[in-house]
Amino acid sequence: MNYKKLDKISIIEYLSNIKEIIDYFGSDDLVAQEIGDGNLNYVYKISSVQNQEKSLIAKQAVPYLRCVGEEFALGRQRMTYEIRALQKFYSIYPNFIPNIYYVSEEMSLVVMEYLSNHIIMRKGLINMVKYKNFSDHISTYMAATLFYTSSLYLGSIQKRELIDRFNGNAELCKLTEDLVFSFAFMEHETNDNKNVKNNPQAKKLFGDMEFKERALELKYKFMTQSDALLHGDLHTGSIMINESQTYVIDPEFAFVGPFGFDIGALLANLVNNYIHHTVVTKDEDYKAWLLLTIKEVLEKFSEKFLNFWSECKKSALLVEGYLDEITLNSYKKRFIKNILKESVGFAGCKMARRVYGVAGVEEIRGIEERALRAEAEKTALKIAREFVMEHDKIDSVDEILEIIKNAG
Ligand code: ADP
Ligand code: SR1
Ligand code: MG
Repeated sequence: MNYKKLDKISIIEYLSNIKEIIDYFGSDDLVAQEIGDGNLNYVYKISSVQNQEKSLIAKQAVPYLRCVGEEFALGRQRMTYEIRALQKFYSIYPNFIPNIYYVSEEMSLVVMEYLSNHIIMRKGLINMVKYKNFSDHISTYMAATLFYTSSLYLGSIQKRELIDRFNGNAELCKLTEDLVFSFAFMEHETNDNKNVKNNPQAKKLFGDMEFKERALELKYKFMTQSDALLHGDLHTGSIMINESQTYVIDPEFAFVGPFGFDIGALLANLVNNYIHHTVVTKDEDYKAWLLLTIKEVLEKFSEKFLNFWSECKKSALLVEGYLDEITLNSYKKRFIKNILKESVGFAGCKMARRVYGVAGVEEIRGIEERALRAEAEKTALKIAREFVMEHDKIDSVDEILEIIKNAG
């Protein structure tokens, strides 16, 4: 079928003829409800009328940016990359990816498991839920997806094939280049200009050439460094969670990019949540849990990444017997420290872009009281600046925690 934008009626007609969907629902009548809350796409919950327990999610990309409207064209091929990334990540570590029932690149459509007992993590964090398994789950997810798609594991030809399969995701990479690394740090029509106007803090950020020069270095890394297959937008709105399970959804920004970008995105979003609780709830117990979680995520990531590496004796990078054991171990230690440094730099850009750029986060932009919001923005910019300016000097996770604690 040629591409057609579906609605809640036509999606039922379309899915009723698909074998995998018939296998799941049997002869039940189906009903669709649009539940998308994201910036880009349409997400439908498809349910059985006879059995409300039976539901699937159907997500379709449209050839424009949903949150702006049809005037902002954006190729629907982004769904092709989301499908490929979901399949690739599922093949590496299925526990953290929803089951996929049906995909159509032609229709820019994916049908997947409905995560009925899970919520978007950002909401849970705002409501001060402590997810005790999260650091373990997400560190495994990041270590596995990054390691097994890198030149530390793949052969040279396989790695280049992976790049070929993902790096056509040009429009979404460009969106990140513009929104995360450029427009949010200068006067631009896409910014939250109601807040930028007559705002001395925004003026200071836009004129901060030292910060902007370092951010440009990180942008260049983002544009050129093909380390591993990234999710590309790993914020807490792309994680669905409950007490015992963690799922990563929405990898439409996937491409082969720098190791530190996903880790940095997650770090930035956990810190933004910490700032929310510093300014709004002032709950010291929850803030301590967030800091501990950040520490565990980063430390467990390093440990697991190195463990995967220790099981792999040859790859595109390393020919067996090339280095002696001592030299190899010190090389690996330096390698993982560099990932940490780079993650901190990207986290700084990701935090700063959420202050005045398009697509703010609920933790900060959602604060209704003006003075409190300004305080949260100031704290976010202070941490972001230090992350960006000092990232290459960071040697341990504790130093990152110090920067966060000292700003609030
Ligand atoms: P977008 O690409 O537009 O950001 P998302 O993939 O983030 O879309 O999905 C938007 C929303 O739809 C999510 O925030 C979540 O509430 C809901 N959603 C997406 N996938 C699932 C799923 N598998 N199970 C349950 N809800 C989902
Ligand atoms: C206009 S799209 C804005 C942002 O939403 C996505 O989640 C990405 O973070 C993107 O930069
Ligand atoms: Mg989303």
